[in-house]
Amino acid sequence: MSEVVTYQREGAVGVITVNYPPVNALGHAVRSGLLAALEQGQQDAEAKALLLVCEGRTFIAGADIREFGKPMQEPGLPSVVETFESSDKPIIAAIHGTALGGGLEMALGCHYRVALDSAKVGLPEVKLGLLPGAGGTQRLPRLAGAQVSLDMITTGNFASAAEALQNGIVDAVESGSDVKAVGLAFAQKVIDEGKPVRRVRDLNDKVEAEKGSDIFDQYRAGLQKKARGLFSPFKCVDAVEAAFQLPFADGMKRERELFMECMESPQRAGLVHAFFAEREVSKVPGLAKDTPVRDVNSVGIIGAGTMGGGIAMNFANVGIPVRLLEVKQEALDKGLAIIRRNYENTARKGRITQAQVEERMALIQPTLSYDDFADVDLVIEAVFENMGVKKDIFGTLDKVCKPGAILASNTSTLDIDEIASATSRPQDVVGMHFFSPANVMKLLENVCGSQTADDVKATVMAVAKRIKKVGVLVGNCYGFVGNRMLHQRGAEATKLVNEGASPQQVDKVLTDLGFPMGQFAMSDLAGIDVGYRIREERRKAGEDVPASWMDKLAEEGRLGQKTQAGVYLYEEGSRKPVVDPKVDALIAEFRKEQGIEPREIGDQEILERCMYVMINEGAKILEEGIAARALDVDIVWIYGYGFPAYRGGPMFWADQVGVKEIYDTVKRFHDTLGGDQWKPAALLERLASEGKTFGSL
Ligand code: T1G
Repeated sequence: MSEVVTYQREGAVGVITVNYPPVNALGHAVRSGLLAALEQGQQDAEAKALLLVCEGRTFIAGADIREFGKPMQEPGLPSVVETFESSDKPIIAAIHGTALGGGLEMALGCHYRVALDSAKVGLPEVKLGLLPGAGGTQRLPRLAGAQVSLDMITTGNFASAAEALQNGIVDAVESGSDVKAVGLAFAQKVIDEGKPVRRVRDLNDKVEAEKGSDIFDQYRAGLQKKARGLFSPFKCVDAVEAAFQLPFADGMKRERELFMECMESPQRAGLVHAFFAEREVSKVPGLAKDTPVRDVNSVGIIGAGTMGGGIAMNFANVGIPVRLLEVKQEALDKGLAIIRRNYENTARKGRITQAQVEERMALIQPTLSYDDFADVDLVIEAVFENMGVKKDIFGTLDKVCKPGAILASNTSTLDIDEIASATSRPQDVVGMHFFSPANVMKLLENVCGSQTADDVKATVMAVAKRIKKVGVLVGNCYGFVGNRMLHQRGAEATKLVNEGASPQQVDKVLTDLGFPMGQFAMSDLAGIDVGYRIREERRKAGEDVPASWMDKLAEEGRLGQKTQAGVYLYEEGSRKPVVDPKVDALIAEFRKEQGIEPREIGDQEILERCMYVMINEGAKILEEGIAARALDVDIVWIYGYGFPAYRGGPMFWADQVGVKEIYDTVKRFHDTLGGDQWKPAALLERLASEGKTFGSL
């Protein structure tokens, strides 16, 4: 008898129960257990119908992703589903939590489906670089038609129980939380009404009706933009189209072919790595799972600018009251007006109601006085990057905030320990680095200083989860993980232009790799003045920061999108970068002044110099312990800097390119170009010599 799947008859219903925490994934034991339990049900003469139900928090949430890339063990999922479908006793699936991927495919193999009203269903395989591989692309269209199937399968978005009922995916939706009772009642109704076995594979009306539809080409066209660089979304369309062109059995064969193409694609490996890495980053090595967390039921935010306003929205969105402080009333009014405008935009798109707009605005209380921070649990400072100003603020917070309040800075580069030194409680000081726009970007880079207490670290990681961010805990250094690596890429990209490349050539190499925008388009978005001010601060601090053509842009007032001219031009109301010959002339002038003879630079050199300098820096960050694992670096870049998730993040990508190849190239650049940024990291050298990967760390 399987441990994870049991069979028991209750009255005239044979109940097949899956119990395989955490999410009843269809690992080998579950697949073989399902077949064994089904066999029992078939043999059980008293059982007039069978019920498939799950213990725990959810119905089957898919195939066991941990088995991907390993040799497949029989029985395979398609045959388990087919065996259920072929049963001559009606089988009912009772769904609670999330029926996803292979889990929904199991339910589609059953003859009837009933769901709790809180349940969700989906085929999210595309998010893992795959497509439904156990009949989902052939059975779902037979119930829900082309449009709904294409939407669900190419986006991977979940449908609510109500939507699933409306689209014919489930037959009934019941309220309550006892899914087994709901399932048993439905099964008894099937028996009492003598309802027949109803195999989805035989329901051909919908696929016949839409045979030859051009909806599939429309979808392919739409995906050109939406799924740029991705492999599996297009295979999803091919598979669903097969359901409308081929008999069921041939459609299943076509689905399997396309599924295997996706399984072998490197994108699958990258996306599966990103899936697990996103979950692993919340488990911080060296921070005990049961480390106590402090209560955070009220938050104070200093600065109602772009960052402060966005940060405030994150807390209001989850019902946590915020006090938003500014030095001047007009700055406060301006900040609140922008927050309200953002909420009303979201309401206009139907994602929240006007009542929710008012509710959230009511949770954000403006103030001009630090005294209003006396009893808040967490304060986040979000003022412009100036150490002196930040230390003044933290000195004030040290006086007004209650003992045990967490004092956080949203600084994106500055030293957390130096900020903490302005207080008498450095153990309560931490960095919480949000990314612009802070109410949208998923990453929260939590930065611990040398004295930050463990319960403060645990608390800011828990806060990240509460405000629906992906929190990554990193150490304190200039630029932490993300900006430290970005800084190296930016400097190398600027040098490549000095030497002969054009900004648009460099940006195209990065967008071809899968980034949503290139280095210089990103500088225009962030503001050319931001980088310029940081370089000037460092020059004032006596650092040798070389002259740059970017400085000339700033000095000419070309600050980027906000002035409609930076590295690129921007038409009124457009964010589309347009190449400006004036910038090419400015760069040519700069080269002349610097005595640089420009040369032809190939895309491969641009890729290697922009990406390998980041990876070398990532290796230094790992050997210094600023990031605990390579996956932490990957998640910072995927959720903070638009690194294409299908490449798994910079360190995972480095393993796919080959650590030896990268080390050899970094060494070559060190010999030819020089500079500390090209001095091979000891870790990179060691992994290359031992034939190991960053993933093996
Ligand atoms: N396989 C293995 N482990 C899984 C898993 C899965 N399918 N889903 C979740 N886990 C683990 C996860 O790593 C974590 O582990 C724990 O469960 C809780 O997850 C043929 C091929 C279900 C909505 O893509 O979307 O079926 O970190 O932290 O926020 O067509 O997990 O605790 O050790 O995410 O409540 C399709 C993936 C597979 C669904 C729950 N299915 N999972 O979210 O918890 S491909 C999916 C999710 C497939 C077939 C194909 C979410 C969730 P740990 P969690 P959560």
